[in-house]
Amino acid sequence: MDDSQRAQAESRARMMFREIDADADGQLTVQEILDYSIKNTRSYEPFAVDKMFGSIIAADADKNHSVSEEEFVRHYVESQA
Ligand SMILES: [Ca+2]
Repeated sequence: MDDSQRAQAESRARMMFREIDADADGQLTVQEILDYSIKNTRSYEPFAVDKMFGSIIAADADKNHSVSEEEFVRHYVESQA
């Protein structure tokens, strides 16, 4: 991934972060991630929700059950590389 691809992935990640961060406090809680996963898989198929939820919660590098913008962006960019 070159610098411009990295910058694009980063800006996509920041947009997505704002969508998930329902109360706009700069942290994604488990509840916010779950709500977003249910809304965006557009199905109640448990596996699809679980997969999206798992891929977002995996960004919680310090395992404090909330995901900061920097954690989320770093995780997203790495997952696109
Ligand atoms: Ca939040």
